[in-house]
Amino acid sequence: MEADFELFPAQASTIAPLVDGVFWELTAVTAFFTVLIAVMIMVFAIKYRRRSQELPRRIEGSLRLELFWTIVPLVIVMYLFYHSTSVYFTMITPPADAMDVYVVGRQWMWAMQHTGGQREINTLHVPVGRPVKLTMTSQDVIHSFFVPAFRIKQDVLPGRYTTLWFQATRTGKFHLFCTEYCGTNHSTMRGTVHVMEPRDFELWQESQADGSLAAEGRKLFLKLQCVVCHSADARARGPVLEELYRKDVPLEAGLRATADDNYLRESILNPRAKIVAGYQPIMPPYEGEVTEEQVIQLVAYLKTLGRGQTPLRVEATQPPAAYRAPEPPK
Ligand code: HEC
Ligand SMILES: [Cu+2]
Repeated sequence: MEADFELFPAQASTIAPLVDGVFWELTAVTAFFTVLIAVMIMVFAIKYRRRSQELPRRIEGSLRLELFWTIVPLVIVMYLFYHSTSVYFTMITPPADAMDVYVVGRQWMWAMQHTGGQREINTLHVPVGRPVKLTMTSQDVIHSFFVPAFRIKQDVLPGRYTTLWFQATRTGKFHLFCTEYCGTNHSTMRGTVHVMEPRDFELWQESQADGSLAAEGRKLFLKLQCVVCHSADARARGPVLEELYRKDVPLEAGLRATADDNYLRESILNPRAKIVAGYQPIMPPYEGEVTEEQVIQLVAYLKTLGRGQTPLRVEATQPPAAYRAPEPPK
């Protein structure tokens, strides 16, 4: 826990060192003058304390001194203004070759869409070393998209687009937060930005692309309401199916089975053949409900279903159009 606690989040984008630069510069200037003034007050208070009844000589002012303490702060402040403004312009100007991602905020989740058709909820996969431009809008109230490790934050408003851009400089997983209080579950409106090597990102894109077996299987998993029982939350009535492939599954009456392709297929078409220990035989048989092609898609999907990737229950109950970001303005 202590190792996880850092005063500053990692610097993981090209913008992060620029923002931190401005921050430290301001802190240094402020600290310098605070200390200077405090020390001078103390030194002068002691040095010029009243020692007798005699009154000090009157000072009528000094033009040179006035100029000095006007021009020096002016130069410092103008420099700070120039520096922070130039960083600001860098932050608000996405490079022309940036990769587009569309983000829709809603109570209480982030829905991302890639141009290739890949869609994700509360996760965002991006390649390292490539500028990414987010075009964001909200379906309900004001949200705010904040990735501390990238030092980027932008309000997400209903009825209009706002944009953000970043270029990740290292691979890993980084926190994404909503930083605009948006209702009861505001604090759960967070996610992960998953920065990958370009090669891994391509593989991820292919595996998620519309039309791939696993992607079609995922659609079925939602359409056939599998997710209603196999959700990863407390209301689930069936086992979580993440990382199930090739696992050893305990069955009723002390039997065991290996979750290979056939087991998965049988579990879908004829779930009563093998009941997972600790569960009721409530899963409806899908024999006759789905074609073999669809079973293949479902199995392909379950084989790729990793930890934390179970879709949210609402994705099955909401029409997909609800997540589709409108066309960006030309
Ligand atoms: C009404 C709730 C319900 C629905 C809907 C449902 N399941 Fe199940 N499922 C269960 C339960 C309960 C079990 C565990 C008992 C058993 O093995 O039958 C289970 C077991 C499974 C297993 C075996 C899990 C393991 O750990 O070995 C797989 C695979 C599976 N379901 C896939 C699906 C798929 C795919 C769909 C949609 C086509 C689906 N289920 C729909 C309730 C459901
Ligand atoms: Cu929010």
